[in-house]
Amino acid sequence: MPRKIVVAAAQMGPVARDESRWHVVDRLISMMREAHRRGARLVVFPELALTTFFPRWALQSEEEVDSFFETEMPNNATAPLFEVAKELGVGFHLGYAEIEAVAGGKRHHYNTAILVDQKGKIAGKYRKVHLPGYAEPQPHHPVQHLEKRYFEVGNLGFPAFRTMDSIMGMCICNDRRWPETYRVLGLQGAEIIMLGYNTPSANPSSASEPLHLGMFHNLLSMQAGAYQNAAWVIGAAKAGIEEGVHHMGGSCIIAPTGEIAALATTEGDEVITAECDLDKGTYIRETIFNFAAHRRIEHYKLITEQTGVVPPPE
Ligand code: CDT
Repeated sequence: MPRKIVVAAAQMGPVARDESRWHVVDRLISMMREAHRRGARLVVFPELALTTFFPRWALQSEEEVDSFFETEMPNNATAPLFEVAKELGVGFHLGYAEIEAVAGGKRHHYNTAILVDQKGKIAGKYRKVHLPGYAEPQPHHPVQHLEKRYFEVGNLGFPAFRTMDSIMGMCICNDRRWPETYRVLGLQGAEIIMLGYNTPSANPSSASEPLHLGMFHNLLSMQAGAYQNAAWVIGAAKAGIEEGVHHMGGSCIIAPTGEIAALATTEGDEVITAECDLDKGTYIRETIFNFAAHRRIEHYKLITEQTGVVPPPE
């Protein structure tokens, strides 16, 4: 029996610093309704979808930092999104900044994504592992990227979830550039990998990098991750000029063959959809990337034992 699901990536145009959660959630609901009209049963929203990309600033007051974070999910502002999801029978992936309060009054800050099923229930959570950028502003960088200032490294690993008649996994933005991300999900049989991203069009750490390489690397990473793990990859961008910084769009739905099944054409709020055959990657999993038959883990030790590069002795 064919296993097919129409999925959507809901790209967002800029979110202003002073835009209310209520307004943002209205935008998300409009896109969810549009995706539903086109037959989608799963919608992927971007990283930190509820606010502007605040790690571009070195914020000084704790109160202002906290104003970009959610302490519970759903909360008053996001509850309508969960209700519409349930009403329409549409699952969704949502990125947001999370404060987790733990015993003893300590609070942890994460760059988080949740997966909500078609009944409006949270089916999975992921906290970003690969945090790019710095904790302190870099004087020579025209644009700052301070995720290390605001977030702790995620503590949930890369879990896959059996939900919505599939096996699904998540990662967030910079994670998409790392082959380890996809492989850990691939080893759990992930058929759909979802992610959101906020990516400045000009590389903030390398002024000399030609602009066109940004989009090339964006698609290259997701297409390679999809093919090498025989999974669908859905990437949703926050695009356009947000608070003076241009972010690339290029939201896309990638097939397990590595081919682009749908690609956004604007830098604003835009819904793209594709029908995903969840068995499309089966022949890849059973042949060239049959992990059980061909992986040689005895030769992969360096991947988990070493982080930086150690060249052989001279
Ligand atoms: N949000 C995020 O992870 N953005 C990064 C930009 C890195 S530039 C320091 C990305 O990998 O797209």
